[in-house]
Amino acid sequence: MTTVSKAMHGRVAVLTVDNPPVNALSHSVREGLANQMTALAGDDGVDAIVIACAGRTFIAGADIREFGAPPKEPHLPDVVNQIEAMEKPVVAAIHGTALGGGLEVALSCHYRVAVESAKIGLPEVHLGILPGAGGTQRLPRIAGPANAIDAILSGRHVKAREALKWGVIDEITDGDLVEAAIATAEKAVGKPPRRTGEIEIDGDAFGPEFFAGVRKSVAKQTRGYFAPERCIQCVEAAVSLPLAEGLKRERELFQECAKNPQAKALQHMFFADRQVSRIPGITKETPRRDIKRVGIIGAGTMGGGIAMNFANVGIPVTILEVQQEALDRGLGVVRKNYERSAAKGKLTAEQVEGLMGQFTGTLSYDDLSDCDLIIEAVFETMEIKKKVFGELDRVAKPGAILASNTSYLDIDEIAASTSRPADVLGLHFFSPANVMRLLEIVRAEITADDVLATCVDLAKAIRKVGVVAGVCHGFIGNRMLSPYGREASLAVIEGAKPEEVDAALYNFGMPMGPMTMSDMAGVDIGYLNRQGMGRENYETKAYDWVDRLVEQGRKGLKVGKGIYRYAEGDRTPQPDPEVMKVIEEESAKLGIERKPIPAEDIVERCMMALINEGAKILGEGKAYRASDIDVVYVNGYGFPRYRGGPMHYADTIGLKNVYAKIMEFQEKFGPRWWQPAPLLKELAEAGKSFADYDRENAG
Ligand code: T1G
Repeated sequence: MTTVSKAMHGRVAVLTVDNPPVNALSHSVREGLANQMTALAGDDGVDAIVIACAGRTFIAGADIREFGAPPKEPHLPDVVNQIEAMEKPVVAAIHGTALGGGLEVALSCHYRVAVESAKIGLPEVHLGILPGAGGTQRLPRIAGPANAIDAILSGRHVKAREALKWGVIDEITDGDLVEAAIATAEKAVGKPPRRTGEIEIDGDAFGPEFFAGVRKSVAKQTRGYFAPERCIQCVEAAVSLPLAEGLKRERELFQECAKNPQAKALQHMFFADRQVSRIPGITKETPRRDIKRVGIIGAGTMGGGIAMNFANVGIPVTILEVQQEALDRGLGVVRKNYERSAAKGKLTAEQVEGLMGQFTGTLSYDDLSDCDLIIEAVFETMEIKKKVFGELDRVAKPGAILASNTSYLDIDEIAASTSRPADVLGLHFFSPANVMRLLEIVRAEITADDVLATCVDLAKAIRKVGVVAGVCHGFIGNRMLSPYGREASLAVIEGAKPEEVDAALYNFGMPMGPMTMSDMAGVDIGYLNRQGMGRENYETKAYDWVDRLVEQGRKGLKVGKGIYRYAEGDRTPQPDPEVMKVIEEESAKLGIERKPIPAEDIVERCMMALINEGAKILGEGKAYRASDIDVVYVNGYGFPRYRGGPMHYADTIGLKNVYAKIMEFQEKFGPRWWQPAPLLKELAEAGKSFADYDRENAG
């Protein structure tokens, strides 16, 4: 199929790329552009060329689906250099998003015309690679090294207006884009070609101190990532080498990144993030319910945060509390959140008022009768949840969706307590609910398809990553967190210090260690959970030392001391000899001779526990895909994205090795907590991966 067609407008040849859905630079597009350039160069009837795109966007980059396949000529860098070398003027007509290789094609053109809504960007770093077709050499030349390195390291989309200021876009048209590009092309006829690659850079102004400053400014958010440093080295080459040598250096560094396991992991996450909204049995034809107004029960931290997500996208919210003082406090916190954004320049004062105007506070359930979706975020006991759902059943209009924000409780049981069980599901937000992108959409046995489909779409609408989970204790994320935390706590009672456990997992790439995370969330939460479980139902060796701390009032950061102590107004965890005393006493009570535990062993035990639980969840059908579990853990728990999530990480180890390690732990620590997931055993014995499982089961 021809993905690059040509039409003549006078003496201007307009090439149109048509390769849905995003005009990616698949082989046919590269070949089409190269062949057209060769033909047009020698065509006396053609004075100038326009490159435009059909559909919703200009070229959005190389075809990620072709990554990993043997590269086929013509390679993109060659096509880009061929375009730039043309003697006849070539103009890019940009709408939608010119990203990655798409921007590199546009940069090799001699002029660029865009519509107001267009954006440009070099997001390759999010795929573990870097712009590999001249972007790191041409963008610094046309936009300056500072703007270029900002774009390349952030991978962000740059609006047309900003790109105009950078000199990347020559003209923004509010008329017909192709007409404007043809006009630009005609004006350029007879003038010498205007080649981006020939622009000189004042290298002296961007010396070692500039790049040292760049490295320092991104160190925190690129910790553990491989590609960002190579991006910086590419721009260093751009300011110090002639174009040809700079392009060569870019190619070398691109290859280094492409071969690094992080590239595969990040590309896995790119598709995993997009797969989550594919739900078996739900199609475009599945009806959706209109969500025009949302009711929130509870104006506490979670209720207020959840409500903000809807107000932020223009969906009015009725928020209910039981007392006026609690309602006022809750709305006050919401206002403070918006005012904090305003103080950072992200919102204007009138926008704050507009957002607050989306909120209607009430003390009466009857005021929820016009809501299309009602989410309760009340205290985490089944008794209270059932009471609330009883009220919702009484007041909610027919067809209203009733959702619980519970982190653990059984949605089937909650649904069964209403007269409309098919309208009930879980919407588990993560704190802070107005910030964390993950949303677990918990499908009860009886949840209706249109209810589920509505909430999967709604997740996208409120800019969340919605992952469908089945009903089980802790759904996906918290269920996996439990054995991970158990192994971390056991390492402490066996000989590691809390700060050593945290350092091991922090250095693995977690945003913080489990001990610090526990202090931040409140050590008493786990304590209360365990009190309700009965000692025969959990590993007391792992938690008695923690529970003693809670009983001493050490509830965590919120009281200034927990597993660590905290100086007044300072969130930095400080090891506390008092805590070590408790730990050592508890070890002695258990007859454990404390021994140091190497960091890699701590990581391995925690990761095997995490992976094994994920495999149980997958095998029980509580997650549709292994990649969905990766999305939960990367977006909800900070698992390093450059490792692709726990299940992809397991694939990189090899499931045979994972299974063998778990059997070794069973031998060493006993069968109670080290039963391999049946699915893990099955895949390991079949020599398969979780990716194979997804391909064979989830489509
Ligand atoms: N290749 C292949 N498929 C792609 C694709 C790509 N580059 N981008 C998107 N898709 C598919 C996506 O999987 C989905 O498919 C559909 O298009 C709609 O995507 C040499 C080497 C363009 C902003 O990183 O950021 O160029 O699920 O749901 O929300 O330097 O897609 O429908 O089957 O995301 O409207 C650099 C990645 C590549 C851009 C549109 N480019 N794409 O967002 O739709 S590397 C990128 C996006 C490169 C060169 C290097 C977004 C979008 P399906 P979507 P959207």
